[in-house]
Amino acid sequence: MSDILNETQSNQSYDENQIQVLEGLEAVRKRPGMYIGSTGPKGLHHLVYEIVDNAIDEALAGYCSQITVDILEGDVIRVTDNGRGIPTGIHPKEGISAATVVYTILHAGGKFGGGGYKVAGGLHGVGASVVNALSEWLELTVKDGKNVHYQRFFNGGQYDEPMKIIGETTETGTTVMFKADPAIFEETTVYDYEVLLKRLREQAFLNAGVKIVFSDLRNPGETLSETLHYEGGIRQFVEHIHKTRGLEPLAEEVIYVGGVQGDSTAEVALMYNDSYNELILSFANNIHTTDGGTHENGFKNALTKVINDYGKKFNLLKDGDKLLGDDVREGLTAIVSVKLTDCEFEGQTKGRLGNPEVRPFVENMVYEKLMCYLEENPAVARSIFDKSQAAQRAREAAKKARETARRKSAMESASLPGKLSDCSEKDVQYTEIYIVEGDSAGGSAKQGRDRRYQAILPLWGKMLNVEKARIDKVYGNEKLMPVVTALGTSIGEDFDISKLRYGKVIIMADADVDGCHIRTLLLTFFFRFMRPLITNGNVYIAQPPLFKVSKGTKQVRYAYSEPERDKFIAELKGNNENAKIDVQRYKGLGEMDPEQLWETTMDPETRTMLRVTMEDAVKADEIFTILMGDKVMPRREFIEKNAKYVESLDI
Ligand code: 1YM
Repeated sequence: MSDILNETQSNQSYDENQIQVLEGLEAVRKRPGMYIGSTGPKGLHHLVYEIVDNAIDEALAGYCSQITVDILEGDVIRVTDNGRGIPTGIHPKEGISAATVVYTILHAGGKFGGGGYKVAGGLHGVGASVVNALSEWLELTVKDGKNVHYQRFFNGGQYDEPMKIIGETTETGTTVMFKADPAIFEETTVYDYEVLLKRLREQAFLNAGVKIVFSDLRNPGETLSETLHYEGGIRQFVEHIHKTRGLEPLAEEVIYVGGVQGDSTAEVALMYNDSYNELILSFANNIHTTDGGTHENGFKNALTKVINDYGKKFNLLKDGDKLLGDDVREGLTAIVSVKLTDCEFEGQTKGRLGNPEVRPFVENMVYEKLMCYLEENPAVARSIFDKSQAAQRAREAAKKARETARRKSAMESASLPGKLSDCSEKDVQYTEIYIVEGDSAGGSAKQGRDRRYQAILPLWGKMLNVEKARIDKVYGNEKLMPVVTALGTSIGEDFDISKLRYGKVIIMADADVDGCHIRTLLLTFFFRFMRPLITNGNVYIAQPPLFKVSKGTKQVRYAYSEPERDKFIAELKGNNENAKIDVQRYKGLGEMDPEQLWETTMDPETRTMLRVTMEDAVKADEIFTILMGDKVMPRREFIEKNAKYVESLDI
C-alpha cells in the first residue's frame, strides 16, 4: 500500500492533490458509460455493486463477517461492513489519508494489492472513486478500533475538509453512504429492490459464508428485509434455481466439485431436473460471464467425456455409440465459478472469459472428481446416463421429423403459410414481418400496412407448451410452423440466418394477459430455437398506444402511458379549462382501424418499437418456465408478485 502512496502522492501538495482529483474524476463524469456501462438504471445499480464488492473482498480476505446494505429514504445507499476499515494512515508530507486516495483517485482501489485473497471485482475494474465521481454527495466513515474517521465529498468527489477524527470506538469497519447524482443519472436515481436483491443473493451464493443483510427502508412502516447467508454456497444456488423455477430434481442432492491450482480456484455445482432445458450460469471473480468462455467450455467438455466414459466402462453404451454435449446437458442446471488473480474478459460486451489456462484446469478437475462421484453413487450415475440416452433418442427422432419436413417443403416448393400476407420487396435490408395475435388485429394490420416492405402473419391455433416439448414437436405445430416457414431460417441445428426473409421480426400483441402470453411464448421460442435472431437484434416488440386523446375531430394525439395521456389532455386544454377533451382507452389492437394502426404503431416514420435483447429473452424464458411448468407454487408466487403489473395491464 505504501508503494502506491509514494507513487501517486509524494512530492505533491494538498492543493495539487485536489487538482489531480478533479481532473481524474471529471473524466469519469464526462464519460460515465466507459466506467459503469451506462447512465440508465443498469449503471445506477452498478454503483451499489462497486461498493459492495469492496466489502466482499474484505470478507474473502477473512476479516469481515457481515455486510449491511440499506436503501434509505431519498434513494440514498448505505453499505457497512465490519472488516478492518479502509486504511486511514496519513502521508507524513501531504497529510492525505489512504482512504481519501481510494475514494478520489481513479483506479486507486484496484492497485492496492494488500495481503491475502483479493479479486478485482466490478465490470470495468473500477471502484470506489468512480462511485464518488458520480455521486451528488458521499460520506465515508471508518472505524479502526480506536477512532471514528469521517470525510464528506460533494459534487462528484470534491471536498472542503480532509478526513478527520469525529469520535472514539472499539469497533472496526467501513461505512459508505451516497446519493447518485441526478445530473448524471438523468433517467432515474430510484433503485429497484428486486434487482439489488437478485445481485446480492447471487454474491452471497458465490461467496459461501458471507452474510449480507439487505433492507429497503424507503417507506416508513413498510420495511423490506432479507438476510442472505449461504454456508452451502453455489450448491444452494442450484437448489434455489430449482425451487424458484418449479423444476423437479432428478436426484436428491446437488453434485459439487471443486479444486485449486496455484492462486486459482474453480468450483462447479450441478443438478438434473425433469425439464428439457439446460441452464449453465458461469462466473469469473464473481462476475457473471453471460457469454461463457474457457471455464464454461472446460466444464462442458469434461461433462460430455465423463458421461460417455462412464457409459463405456459399465457397458451401458454400445460400441461406436456416442452421447453429444446437447444430450448430456438436457435438463441440467449448473453453476461454474472460478476465481483468478487476473481475469481477461473478451467479446463486445466483455461477457466471455478468455484466460486459456482455465479450460484445462476446469476440465481436468471436473473430469476426475465427477468420475469419482459417479462411481461412488451408481444410482445417481445411472439416472443421469439414462436421461442423456433418452435425449439422444429424441434427437434422432427430431432428425427424422426434420428430414420429413424438409422433403415435404421441397415437394410443396417451399410454400409459404396460407395466412401470410407477404410484402413485394425481397431485400431483407428493407423488409419486416409483423406477427400479430388475433384475426381482427391481423385484418387491420393487413389493410393498414405498407405492402411493399411489410408482411403480416396472423397467429392462430393452440398454444404449444414448448416447455414440455423437444424440438421434434415444433415441426408440425400449427401455431409455430407458419412462423418458421415465413421466416425461412429453419430452427435448431438447421438454423441459417442467411435464409432470413425479413430484417425485422416484429411481435405485435395486445397489452393484456393473452398478449403477454403470446409475447412470452414467441420470445421463448426464438430464445430456444432461433437464438441468433435475438443476438443479431432482428426481433422487436411493437408498441401500440394505450390512449387516444382528442379535441374535436382535428386534434388527435396518441399516448403510450398514463403520464403522457395527462400531458396531452393538459396541452389540448391549453388555457381553455372548459374545452371538451375526449379520451379513449384502447383495450386491444382490434379496436383500431387500419389507418390508426398504421399511424400509431406501424409507420416507420413515427412508430416506437422495443428491440429485444438477450436479457429480455432470458427473462421471458424464465417466466415461461414458471408459467408453463407443472409446479403450482412458483406459478402462484409469480402471479402474486406480479399482480400489480398484471392489474395495470387491465384484466
Ligand atoms: C462499505 C465498503 O470498502 N471495506 C474495506 C475496504 C478496504 C479494506 C477493508 C482494507 C483493505 C486492505 C487493508 C488491503 C480497502 N482498502 C483499500 C486500500 N467497504 C469497504 N475494508 N486494509 C483494509 O487490501 O490490503 C482499498 S479497499 F487500498 F486502502 F488498502
